[in-house]
Amino acid sequence: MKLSVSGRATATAVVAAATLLATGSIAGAAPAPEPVAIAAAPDIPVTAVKAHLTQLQSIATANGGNRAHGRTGYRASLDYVKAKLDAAGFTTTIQQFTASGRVGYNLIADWPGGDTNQVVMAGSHLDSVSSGAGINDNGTGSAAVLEAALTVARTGYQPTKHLRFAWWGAEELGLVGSRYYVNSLSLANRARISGYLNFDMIGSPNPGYFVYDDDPAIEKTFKDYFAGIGVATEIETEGDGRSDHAPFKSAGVPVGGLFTGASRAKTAAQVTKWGGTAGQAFDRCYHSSCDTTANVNDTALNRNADALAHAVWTLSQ
Ligand code: DTR
Ligand code: ZN
Ligand code: ZN
Repeated sequence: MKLSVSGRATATAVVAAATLLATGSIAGAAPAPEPVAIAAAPDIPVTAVKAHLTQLQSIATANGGNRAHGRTGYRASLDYVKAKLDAAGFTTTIQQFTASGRVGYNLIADWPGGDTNQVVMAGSHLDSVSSGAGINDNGTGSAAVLEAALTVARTGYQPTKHLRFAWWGAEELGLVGSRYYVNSLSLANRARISGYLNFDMIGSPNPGYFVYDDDPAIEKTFKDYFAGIGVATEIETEGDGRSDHAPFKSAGVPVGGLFTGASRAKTAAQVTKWGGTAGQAFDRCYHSSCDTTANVNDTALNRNADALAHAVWTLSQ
């Protein structure tokens, strides 16, 4: 039954609800409303995510070994992601800024359709540090967000809310690109963002499964996904505010995200939960030259990419 703002349907529903409340019985009540079907997120193929990592590695190798802000490897990374999105039908925008005397770029991709007064955003930083290719940090987040966006297009997903994906520049210089984006939004456009999901390091080689302890609804969406596949999670504590969700949070936007750990060591208790090596960093190659395609745990990347898609699909309808 479709409820209308006025008229008989509403009146009937109110009477039925009152009957149910008063008697605890559904006898004589109108039929229950049709449940609204929620489209489940498709599986994100980890092979496709890894193919993007291979391309980002090649870009770094061809550009002095990194994809850092202000270097040719950053712009080549951005051009790679943008070409994929353009071909899939996204409306892409490059936002230019300056940091440390060099030009930087954010890439924003809007999926046409949905209510633009309710925008669900997912993003990741695309820059590496200058000492390496930045494949776990943050090729993994960038590639998973890219493949989720391409999956939206491939499946012709038309959610009720508007979807926007973002790749940030100059995160490694101190969240410069994401802060520039948030500051460039009018107050009205900030208020239209119903949630921002951040993915920074989601394939650490000795992984943990960390969920940001932030907006409760977003956090629950991620936790539900991991509970459903039988993977324990912990609250992320390695660096609150150390990634691109921070400017959104400061502006009052509900935020959440996933993380598989950086330079902190995995404890024995965590090894009991997740396997791996106790006393060793989640990512021994954090910010170093060994952060290559060899520095990724495929199981962690697969689970986090699927959790990302689950959140994007669940929160957008
Ligand atoms: N901002 C990251 C590393 C990092 C450290 N702690 C956290 C917590 C949550 C996300 C990311 C991080 C970097 O890019 O170096
Ligand atoms: Zn980093
Ligand atoms: Zn990072």
